[in-house]
Amino acid sequence: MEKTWRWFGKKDKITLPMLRQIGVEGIVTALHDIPNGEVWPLEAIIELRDYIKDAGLRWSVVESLPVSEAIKYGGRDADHLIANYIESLANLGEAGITTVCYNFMPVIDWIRTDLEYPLPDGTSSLYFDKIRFAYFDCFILKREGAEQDYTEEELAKVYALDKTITEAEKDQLIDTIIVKTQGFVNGNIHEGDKNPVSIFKNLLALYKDVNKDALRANMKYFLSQLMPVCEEYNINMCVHPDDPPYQMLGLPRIVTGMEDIEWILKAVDNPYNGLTFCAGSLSSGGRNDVPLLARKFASRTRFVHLRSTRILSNGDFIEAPHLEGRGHLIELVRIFERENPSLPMRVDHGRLMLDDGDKGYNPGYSFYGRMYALAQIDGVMATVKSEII
Ligand code: DNO
Repeated sequence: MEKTWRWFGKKDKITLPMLRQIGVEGIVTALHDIPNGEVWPLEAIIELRDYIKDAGLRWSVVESLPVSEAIKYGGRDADHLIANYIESLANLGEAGITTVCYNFMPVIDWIRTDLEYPLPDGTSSLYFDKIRFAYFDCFILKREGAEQDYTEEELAKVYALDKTITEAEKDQLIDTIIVKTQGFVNGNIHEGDKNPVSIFKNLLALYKDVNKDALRANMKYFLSQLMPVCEEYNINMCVHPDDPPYQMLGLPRIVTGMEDIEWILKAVDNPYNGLTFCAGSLSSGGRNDVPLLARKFASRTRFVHLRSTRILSNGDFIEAPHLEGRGHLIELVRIFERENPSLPMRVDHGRLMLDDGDKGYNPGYSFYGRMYALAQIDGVMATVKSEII
């Protein structure tokens, strides 16, 4: 597979020459300054593509070209936003960038409750604490009917937490769930927004009448509109699985595992309608057998995220070291190397380690942590390739 790296543009503290030194071949990035829903101009795409090329690398994958909320909930301006999306794809195609990762998660892109969960060896990791999340849902958002989503035992823990949680902890939970994890990937909320909870509640309200079937219908419509431009420019659309892959906050989620992925690939049965195989997201769903999914969907996979998680007995999950946990990355490398040795792959997330801690990296996107994981995966790839030959 092609070794790629998610880079957040010229403002990223991790520079392209640094990435060259550690064996990265391709860059995964986006025009992060363009607001969601606006067309990506051809000149801006070419400028960034050439900047990357001048550093001896290539712009391999767009992650993400964000899908505006109105497309997902089927708002009045959905058609206009889809037309803009198509124009951006045509511009990317003109510039020769033909792998596009996106997600179809309503409102919230990915969810963690703790961004620096300390591990015994002195590193830290991302963490999802089910009870703290339920607390956010029931006591901070005060979402109507939220209690129905949790068991009595869980609710008892949530009420107990309410007795001890401090105001600072509550603020941190809000900042983590709504602002820090979302700010850099999702145009809905920005660092510095006043009252993120009320912005968030307004976003949730947009989906009041959108159930799973309606969301699926909107996704099918969106993808069918895109296929002609994808065919013209050979653009692979690759949907990213929901993270974590189950229903949350009363929102429908439709990219959670076997049945959902089968549905999507059949609903628009076109090779350009493909998958981002994110082992991390899929592995955090207890029902998912990750190598089984990889075998089943390898032929429609256009981009791979290598990351792993461990689900704990209380329903929490933690990001596992890349060679451990439910992701079974060694087996995935075998599957994908056989399927297509030029598939772009990036290691996803990394621990905070060494002097990563004070650099202000986006959550999950440390330098040393990801470099360490990339080196591990590089070794696995070399081993697997020698097995294949
Ligand atoms: C988080 C990422 C997601 C992913 C998007 C793709 O680290 O896995 O933000 O990039 O969902 O659209």
